Amino acid sequence: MAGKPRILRSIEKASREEIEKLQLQRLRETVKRAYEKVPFYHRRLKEAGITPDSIRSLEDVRKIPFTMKDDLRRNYPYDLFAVPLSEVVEIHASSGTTGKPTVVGYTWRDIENWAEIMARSFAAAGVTREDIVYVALGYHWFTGGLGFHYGAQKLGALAVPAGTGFTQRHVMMIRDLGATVLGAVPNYALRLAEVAVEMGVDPVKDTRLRTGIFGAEMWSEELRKRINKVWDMESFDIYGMSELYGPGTAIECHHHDGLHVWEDHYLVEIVDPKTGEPVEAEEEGVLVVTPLTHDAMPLLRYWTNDLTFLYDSEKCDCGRTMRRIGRIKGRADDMLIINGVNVFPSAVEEIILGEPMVNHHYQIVVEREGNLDRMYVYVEAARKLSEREREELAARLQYRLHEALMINPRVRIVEPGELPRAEGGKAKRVIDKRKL
Ligand code: DLL
Repeated sequence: MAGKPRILRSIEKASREEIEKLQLQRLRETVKRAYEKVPFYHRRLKEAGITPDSIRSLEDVRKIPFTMKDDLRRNYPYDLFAVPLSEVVEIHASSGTTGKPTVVGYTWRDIENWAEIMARSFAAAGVTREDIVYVALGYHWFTGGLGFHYGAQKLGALAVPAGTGFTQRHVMMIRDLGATVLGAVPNYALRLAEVAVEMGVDPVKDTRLRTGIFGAEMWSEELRKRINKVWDMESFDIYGMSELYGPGTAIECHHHDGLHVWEDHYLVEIVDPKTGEPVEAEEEGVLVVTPLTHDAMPLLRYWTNDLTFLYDSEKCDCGRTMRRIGRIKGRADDMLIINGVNVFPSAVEEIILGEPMVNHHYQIVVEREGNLDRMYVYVEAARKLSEREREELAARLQYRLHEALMINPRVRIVEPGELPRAEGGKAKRVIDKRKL
């Protein structure tokens, strides 16, 4: 059983001055290394009229051009590395549905940094060396599995390298091993519970899972409520991306009010998605991150494309002073424009899952019909329903979606088990046929 949440390192509650002093020192080192060791950055910075000496304050970071995902693709696979390949001990790559994948590299120092931020993240969620951490995240190419694995081990907990797929087997092992902590993508936490029930395993009575650490995809508060209820667990939102090592850039503390960024390792900015200019605290924009301790592959002002905001206050009741970001609303390109109305899938999820008669499997399909966009929302009923119940439920959801989001989707209620399951991977929630 997970213990009390705790602060693993004193830096987590350092004064602002102390944190910023360290950030500036590390930012200068990072810019210098990128300039000297990575030809791409040497060119980029020179073109922008910047030398490492141009960085005298944290605000000076704004002089540096953004690094975009495309820059990684163009330098595929190794051209952004700042060290010889002989010093690289691990790589990961994005699955990359189109074009080339993006490759990220790690030296042993990187692996140690990554394990450190993940160990802190686990401690923030109350995980201790007594815990058995069941890592139901992909271990091949994807950063989720190994990131959780290194962090749990660094903390001294027992890490189970379970991976994804084989859902029934996971249920059995979670029960038999007495796993206490689950690491997964949020949709899989519910899928595991669903399969447990099908197998006659009671998620609460027959297992010891009481803490969940979930991320890698957008998940609404409604989804969290469902997870917490079905497993009788406390779940924590963790953020990260391959380009930033993987999971562990930021995590919620037990107050569940925003995610603390490990600011001694990451300098974060929130910028306007259109202009790239900084926005005010509490205002939504794109998260831009400069890793401060990356060794193999320094990145400057990485444009994550994820939408969130920075909290105004640095103080949190947990005692940490590391600044918080809001939960990720989605990627900027997740926004759907339906006949001129902007809508985020996260807002649709929040409404659908507020309805107890549906389970958590849903899919949004957008098509073009003549001159109009048409949005279909397929939702699985939680149990077998009569024709009439289905129609009433669809009408109710349609009304709520229209009222809250000003969109006019067609809601179709389908039988339990009809929609595809991700079995451990990120759920594919949206199919936009206009883009196919
Ligand atoms: O998803 C790393 C990760 C693994 C994070 C396990 C957390 C847990 P990528 O595959 O490179 O890396 O995908 C990164 O996933 O840019 C976000 O759009 C999304 N994402 C990650 N964490 C969250 C989260 C991993 N907590 C992309 N909430 C990011 C919402 C998230 N979206």
